[in-house]
Amino acid sequence: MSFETISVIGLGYIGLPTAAMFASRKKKVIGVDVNKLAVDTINLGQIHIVEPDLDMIVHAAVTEGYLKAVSIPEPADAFLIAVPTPFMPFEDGAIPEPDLSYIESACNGIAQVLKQGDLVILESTSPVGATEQVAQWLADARPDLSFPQTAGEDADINIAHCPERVLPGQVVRELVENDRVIGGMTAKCSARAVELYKTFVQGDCVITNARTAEMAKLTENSCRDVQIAFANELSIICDKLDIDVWELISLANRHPRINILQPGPGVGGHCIAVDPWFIVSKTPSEAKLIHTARLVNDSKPKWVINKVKLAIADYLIANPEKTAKDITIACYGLAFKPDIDDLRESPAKEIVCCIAKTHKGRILVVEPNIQVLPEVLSTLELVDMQDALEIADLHLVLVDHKEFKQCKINTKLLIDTKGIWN
Ligand code: SAJ
Repeated sequence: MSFETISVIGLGYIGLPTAAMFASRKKKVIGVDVNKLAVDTINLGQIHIVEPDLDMIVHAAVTEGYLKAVSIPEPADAFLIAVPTPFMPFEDGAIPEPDLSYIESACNGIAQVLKQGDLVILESTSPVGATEQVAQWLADARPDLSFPQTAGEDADINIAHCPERVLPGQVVRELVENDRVIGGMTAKCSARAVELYKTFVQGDCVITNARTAEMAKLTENSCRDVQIAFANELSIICDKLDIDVWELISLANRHPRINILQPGPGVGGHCIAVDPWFIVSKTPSEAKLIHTARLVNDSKPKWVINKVKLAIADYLIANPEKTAKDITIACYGLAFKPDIDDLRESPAKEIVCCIAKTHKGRILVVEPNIQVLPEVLSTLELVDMQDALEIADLHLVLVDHKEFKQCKINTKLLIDTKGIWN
């Protein structure tokens, strides 16, 4: 059976571009979101998130009548769940557990309109076993329909996990070009999911089972986290041994089988700093390396803050006539990675917030991708790079934005967490 109407539950960074891609292939798409502002904005043909090229695609899809947004699910032939999977509240130092309540409420909404022959796909990054849990929630809500966990290939409803894998900032291109991992609960579930994604995916759709698909997504982001932790640990070791870590990594990377990633102020964003915990919380005794990598990366902002304190102390020893109030610090970058405006879960922002709490002198912030400072930093000064370079006594590089890389500075008081001015 082909898919005439496709519903996407959750119109955020993944759901909205996915909905728009289906609509751009002239499928009737119903986007569902609990955020009324998002629904209203999309129905005006506009977007509530920042992602290159997405505004154009959404505008065309809405004005041509292929995409509409609603608050309550409506009947469709396929449902894609793309809602957040945050952490449950947790104590400092404890292992965070995933919170599946957004997925559960998406299932409750879908269950009301589900009919025989429908396909349900979980796209949200999820712990192993979540797809089976989705199937159970739907079965509990709809005892009149049969599901793959009991009816196998003959089930009324097909269910699969197909994790999103796109890079923020390149979502539109990667949605089309990346390979997809398709984890159906049965072979028929997988085959139907492949048929759906082939509407716009040009990459390969590789079939596996649901649990392996869940673990594949977590593995990709954990692999990157472990590799970044290795680079961050090297940067701390090199600082102690008075070795330039950037030179060291570029030398080591000349080996044909070595490819070390880059150290930085820590790991930010909603994915790499989160997903490894889904493995650790499921298998805490076994996931030792993945757990340690998380701790190494999470501790890096504190290490940077301590470097700033030491630099201030050294400056005051060298300039006994001055006090901390006389020292102006310039912080370069607030975003969680280069050349984007996204400050969510940004180690750079965390570091600047922390310095702002203790430093008595001026703090200048240079962030070319934003026009106003976030509320928590509203007492600081957002300035352009030239002013910061001229005025500040201590320069702290936190993000390797292209604007920063294009310029060279020469100062003694420099803490460069990205190695662009060292
Ligand atoms: N980072 C470093 N050093 C590096 C590379 C990155 O410190 O050498 C830092 C960045 O500055 C940033 C963080 O890591 O703070 C994460 O950035 P990222 O570019 O590695 O990844 P994300 O979080 O933007 O997107 C990741 C991607 N996953 C992988 O590359 C394996 C993306 O494909 C996923 O779809 C996305 O997570 C997701 O949604 O899970």
